[in-house]
Amino acid sequence: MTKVEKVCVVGMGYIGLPTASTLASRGVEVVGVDVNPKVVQAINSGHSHFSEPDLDMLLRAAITLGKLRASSEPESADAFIIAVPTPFNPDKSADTSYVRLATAAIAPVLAKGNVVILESTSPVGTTRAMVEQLVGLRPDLRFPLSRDAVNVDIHIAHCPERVLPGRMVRELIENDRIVGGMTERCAERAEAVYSVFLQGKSFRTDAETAEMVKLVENAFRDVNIAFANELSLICADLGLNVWRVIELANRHPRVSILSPGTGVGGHCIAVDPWFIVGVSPERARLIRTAREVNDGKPHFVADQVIERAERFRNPVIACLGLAFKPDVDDCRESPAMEVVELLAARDNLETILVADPNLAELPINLRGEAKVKFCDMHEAVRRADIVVILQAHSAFKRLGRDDLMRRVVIDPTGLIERI
Ligand code: SAJ
Repeated sequence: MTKVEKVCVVGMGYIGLPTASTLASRGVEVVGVDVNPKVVQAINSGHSHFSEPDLDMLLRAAITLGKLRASSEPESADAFIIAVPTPFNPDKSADTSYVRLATAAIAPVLAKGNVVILESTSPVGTTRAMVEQLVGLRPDLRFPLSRDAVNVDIHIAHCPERVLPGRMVRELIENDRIVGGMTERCAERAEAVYSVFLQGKSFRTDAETAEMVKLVENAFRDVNIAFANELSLICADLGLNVWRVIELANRHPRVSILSPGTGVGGHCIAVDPWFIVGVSPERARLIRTAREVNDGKPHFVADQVIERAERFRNPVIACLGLAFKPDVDDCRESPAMEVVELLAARDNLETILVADPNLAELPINLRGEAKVKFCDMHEAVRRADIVVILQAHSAFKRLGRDDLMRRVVIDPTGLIERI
């Protein structure tokens, strides 16, 4: 295998930073590139700009070893890893503009023998489009335009990340990896980069298959969560406890239903299935419906609160948990935030108290809402007429049933079932 001495990681976000830190902690010289100067500065002073267990420790070790430094410009290296966001446009089509910008940024420093890996979750065909873009930008180099291309100067592959926020540092090393090369040799070259730290197995395939595999993984989870969320609506209509129904159904050896909740958030599962719907709108009926079911859940929860609030004059609503899933501080695409926004939009709801033990203050998009106040969970519950548990953070288990007594409790997460 070709030796990997220096890697340039473009995008110091949720995936790029842990990957860069892990490579550097194994002795590889790593340059982490980000367009945001504050991010560059934070990393160089040994601080992660988001919270993830064990990441700060890993980052500090990498900086102390002198193996990782952040910069605003890519520089020459043996390998390049692109880990930039691929959000969707308002019409749900994929926005791959950050991938194109990152590709354009590395093009001038590419040299014969390099390997370029796209890690960002991408619609099928994005890696090929990246190769075509590079052909235009660097006519002096030979790129892998077909599966059997030989005499290639720059090897290109798609190796999607699949780590779970909250367990990234461990999963990065332990999870199996799909390595999709534009050619077989490209896959081999990309594999050599991950072999620096990978303890899981790696599986080689072509770039398009790797792109689809990643989308399928997240669509699979979305469809399964949608099943649970749909059951929660049906059970509510029937007056049944969905948690008990699921618990008992799961006693069947071939049934394993996931948990209903406030909805599906985050920047992955709520986004990626649309990339499949986008290329196959007629066929992807289940995948689209799952997205719609999950997107509808925050509205159902908000409607439950609004209905119960009608019995009170000036009701105080305590919303517990704002992040997109339990025990993280990430509020991107959070269904809990959406519920708070829907409640804040109601004229008759004047006091909404929000508590999230993983946050120090309200996220920026809620700060303009005068009626929404951030406070401690105990104070929120004490003052509330209605308590709505929007995210099942472990800290809320400390509340206990006594705290919640004499209050209307709406719990889409099933947390009090588990208290
Ligand atoms: N959720 C439920 N019920 C469940 C499980 C999750 O409502 O039973 C909700 C969560 O509260 C959250 C959302 O779904 O709002 C997504 O959470 P998650 O923990 O399922 O997944 P993510 O978005 O944190 O990470 C996913 C993972 N993908 C899969 O498990 C197939 C991760 O491995 C990927 O690397 C990540 O997406 C990604 O970056 O694509």
